[in-house]
Amino acid sequence: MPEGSGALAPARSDFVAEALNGLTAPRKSLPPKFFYDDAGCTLFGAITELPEYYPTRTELGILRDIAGDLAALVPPGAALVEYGASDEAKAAILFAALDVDAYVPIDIAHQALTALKSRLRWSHRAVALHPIAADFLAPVKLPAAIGAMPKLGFFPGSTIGNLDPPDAIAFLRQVRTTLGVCASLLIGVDLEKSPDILVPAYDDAAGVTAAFNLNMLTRLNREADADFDLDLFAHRAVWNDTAKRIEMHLESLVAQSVRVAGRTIRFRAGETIHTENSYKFSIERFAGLATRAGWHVARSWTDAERLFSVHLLS
Ligand code: AVJ
Repeated sequence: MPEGSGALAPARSDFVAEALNGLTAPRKSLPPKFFYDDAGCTLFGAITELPEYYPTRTELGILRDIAGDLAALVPPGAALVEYGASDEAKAAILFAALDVDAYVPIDIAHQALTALKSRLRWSHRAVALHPIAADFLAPVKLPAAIGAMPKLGFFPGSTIGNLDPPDAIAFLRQVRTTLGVCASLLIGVDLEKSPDILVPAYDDAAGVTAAFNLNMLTRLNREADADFDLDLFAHRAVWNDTAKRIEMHLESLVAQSVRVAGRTIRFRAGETIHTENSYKFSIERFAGLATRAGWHVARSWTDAERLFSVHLLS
């Protein structure tokens, strides 16, 4: 999302404050939501097409395979509330299989939502559209028009894996409060597997994920008055077996100082900025997390190779 564009973008001062907060911490980090400016959204779209990045195509395959099961489990006339709806490809599978009367795509990328709205206006006229440009991690007020409809939450992509477990539980609890206790939630969850598969999925041979990660520094240079030299930072993706997560970092290749919004940020050679976690689960570990958030796992599905999973929570 091109932050700074439109009233809904966080004010520059919020963006700069969050950036400085992360970069002045003892262990430097930046929030993964910073990835998604226009260039970042385009790069993420390219990532989903990469041979090494299996999650998107695997989840789409599962959704197509379970569409018939879902039709028997979701009440007619439902409102589909999608968290992190950068494109409608996955929701369109649900529109085709379920009797959905309304669609509430929630995404921080204002530009992506506008494009999605114009695409959907022609392809799914029967579905009432209520896009919400917001950071879905914050509490969301649903439109009054869907108040009486059965709610199906949708949180694909294993974006739940971007959250540390306590935050994931808090988010799932918040979704239950927003949608109501009679709602269901369809959620995509990436499964733990060999680092031989996981690491290349986040460090592809073509360097697209490296460009996606480094683009965060380009965004800081543009929007936080910074002077990062991208040639002095390197993309790193590592498997943390203790935490069961892929970590993405930007490593400073030399000892250096960088100006950010008038402040001097010092880096030791080898010091990193931690930019993202992608937690990976077993079916059982995810069920435990969902249960701690007050949900019941009604159904779980995986692909034949058990790379990815989709769960219907109620
Ligand atoms: C969009 C957060 C699900 O964690 O796999 C892709 C983002 N990061 N490649 C993920 C991402 C590096 C993706 N999510």
